[in-house]
Amino acid sequence: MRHVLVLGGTLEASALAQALADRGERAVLSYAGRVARPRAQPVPVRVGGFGGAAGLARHLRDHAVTHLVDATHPFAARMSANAVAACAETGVPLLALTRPAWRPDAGDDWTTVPDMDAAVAALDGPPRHVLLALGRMHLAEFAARPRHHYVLRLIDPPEAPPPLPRHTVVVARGPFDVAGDTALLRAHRIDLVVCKNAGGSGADAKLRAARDLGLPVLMVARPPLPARREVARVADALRWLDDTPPHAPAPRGAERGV
Ligand code: 3Y8
Ligand code: NAP
Repeated sequence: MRHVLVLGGTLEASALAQALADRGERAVLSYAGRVARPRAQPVPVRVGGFGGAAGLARHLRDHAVTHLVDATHPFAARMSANAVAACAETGVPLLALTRPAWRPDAGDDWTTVPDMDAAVAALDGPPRHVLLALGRMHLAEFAARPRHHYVLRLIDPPEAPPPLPRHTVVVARGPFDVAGDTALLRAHRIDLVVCKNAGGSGADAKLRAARDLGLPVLMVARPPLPARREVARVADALRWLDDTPPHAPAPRGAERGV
C-alpha cells in the first residue's frame, strides 16, 4: 500500500492532492504553517516544519512514507534541499512537481535580478509607487529603500507595522485574475511591479496587467535548487507514482549487506 507525502503550498500541490484523493490513494499534504488559514485539502494535512533534513528523514521512516512529492513553491529552496537530502538518506523515492519559470513576452518590460538583495539595490532611483508582490517574508529587506511608496499584498494582516515609512497593505490571497490586478495597479498608481519568478497560473495576472498598462516589472530569479527528478504536470506525477516501486525499508536490525 502506497503512502504518499506531498510537500504543499502551491496550486499544483492542491491539484495533486485532489487527484490522489480521487484515486483513493493514502496521502498526506504538508504545510509549513506560514499562514493562518491554509486552503482546505481533500486529504489529511499536517502543518509545521519537520526539523531539518534529519527531521524529515525521521518523519519518512516513522510514517512509512513510500513516495515523497515535493510540490512546494520554487522559492521554497530550503525545503526542497531538505527533501533531496532526506530521500537520499532514507531511499524514499522523490519527485518534484514544479512549474516552468515565466518568460517575458512581446510587450513585457522586465528587468531580471538574481536575488532579493539585487532587487533592493535596483530600487536606488527616485521615489516610485511600487507593488511589492512578494508576500510577508521579505519586507524588512526593502527598509533600505524607504523613499518609495510600497503597496504590500499580504495573505494575513501584518502582526507589526511593516518597517516601511510609506506603505499601503492590501490583504488578499491568490490565485489572482487580470481584471483584479489591473484595478489594483490603477487604483494605487503603481509604476513598478516587483515579484518573484514563481511560474504557474496563480500569480501571473499581475504580469499580464503590467503588460497591458505598459508598466515595468522587476523580476527576482529563482534560487538554485539541487538536482532532482522534476515534472510539471499532475498527470506525470501520477504516472511516476505508478511506475516507481514503493520504498521497502530494511527490516529493523537487519544486518547490512557486505
Ligand atoms: C502557506 C497556503 C492554493 C495555493 C495558492 C501558487 C499560487 C496563490 C500567488 C502576489 C504573489 C507569494 C505568496 C503567492 C501565491 C498561490 C498559492 C501562491 C504569492 C499560500 C499558502 C501558503 C503560502 C505561503 C506564502 C508565503 C509568500 C507566498 C504570498 C495555501 C496561500 C508572494 C509568493 O504571510 C506569509 O508568511 C506568506 C508567505 C511563503 C511568500 C513570502 O515570501 O511571503 N506564499 N501561500 C504554505 C505553508 O504554510 O506551507 O495554499 O493556502 C499558497 C499560494 N500562494 O492551492 O490555493 O501556486 O504559487 N504566495 C510568490 O509567488 O511570489 C503572492 O501577491 O502577486
Ligand atoms: P523554505 O524557506 O524553503 O523552508 C523553510 C523551512 O520551512 C523548511 O526548512 C521547513 O522547516 C519548513 N517548510 C517549508 N515548507 C514546508 C512544508 N510544505 N511542510 C512542512 N514544512 C515546511 O520555505 P518557504 O519559502 O518559507 O515556503 C513555506 C511554504 O510556503 C511552502 O509550503 C511553500 O510551498 C509555500 N509557498 C512559498 C512561497 C515563497 O515565495 N517562498 C510561495 C508560495 C507558497 P524544517 O526545516 O523544520 O522542516
